[in-house]
Amino acid sequence: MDVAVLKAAELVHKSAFCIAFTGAGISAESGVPTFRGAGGLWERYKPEELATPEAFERNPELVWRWYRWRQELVYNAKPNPGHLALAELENLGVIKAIITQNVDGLHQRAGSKNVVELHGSLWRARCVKCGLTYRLERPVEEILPRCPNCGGLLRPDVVWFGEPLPQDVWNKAVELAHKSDVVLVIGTSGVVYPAAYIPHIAKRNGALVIEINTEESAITPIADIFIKGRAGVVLPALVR
Ligand code: BV8
Ligand code: ZN
Repeated sequence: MDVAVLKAAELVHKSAFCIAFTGAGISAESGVPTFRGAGGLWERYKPEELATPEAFERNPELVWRWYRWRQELVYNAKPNPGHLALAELENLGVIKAIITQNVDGLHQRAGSKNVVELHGSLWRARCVKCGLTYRLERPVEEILPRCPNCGGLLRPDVVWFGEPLPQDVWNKAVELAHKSDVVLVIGTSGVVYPAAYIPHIAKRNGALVIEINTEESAITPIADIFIKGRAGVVLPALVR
């Protein structure tokens, strides 16, 4: 067993308040493409061009087509051993919370309870007119879904580029980062802000940063331990 993994397991199990900070990489082994890696989310468009209020304003059908495609992909995907290991570590009382940038809901489907979704969820839609938010049990069928309450247009209830994160969600994530003494940073390129501040905030408050990624990232420079590997392989090795 890799000595870094042994060291990480020891630190995680000895921690007083361990949290996980996850990105698209933890869902890669469930078959959900990452944003920036090879085989990225949408060959013809960049997420920064589609995941924006302007794109939705200009072409809501196209944006909904992209989200429906992702909903169908995630709906037919399964949590992978990486998601399941984090849920197991929460059951063991080792991990106190997951702060995720992902909108796929796979942490919750793996059984994780305390999940802070910084960027919203594929499985919620919000009315642009009356603001009502709806839970979605399956991919939307309509080309342009409408609000049952007022007939307004529904949008995916996710945070787009150029939009602020919900204040209460951000505050909760910062509070967890302040309380943590170990933060597991898993499968993120660490380039999207303000989410990427979370590991920095934890570090500045004296937490140990353990990164698990198949390649180095923008977070690696502040990692106390960097484990090069797939989340679905490394995380189960931390459960004992
Ligand atoms: C904000 C939801 C301000 C949608 C997402 C100009 C104008 C406005 C803002 C900006 C600007 N320029 C820059 C900004 C800031 C901008 C930003 O950070 N841009 C980046 C691109 C530079 N941020 C924003 O716009 C944020 N809002 O700033 O508002 C404001 C404030 C007040 C008032 C008004 C405005 C909002 C950002 C949120 C955007 N929404 N998602 C959706 O999903 O459709 S972000 C999107 O990227 C996803 O959430 C994703 O999670 C996130 C980050 O990507 P990663 O998760 O890191 O994924 P990535 O593909 O990059 O990396 C995958 C990693 O996994 C890789 O490292 C890979 O090596 C690794 N990996 C792969 N396989 C595995 C693996 N690791 C382990 N195991 C494996 N098997
Ligand atoms: Zn409405």
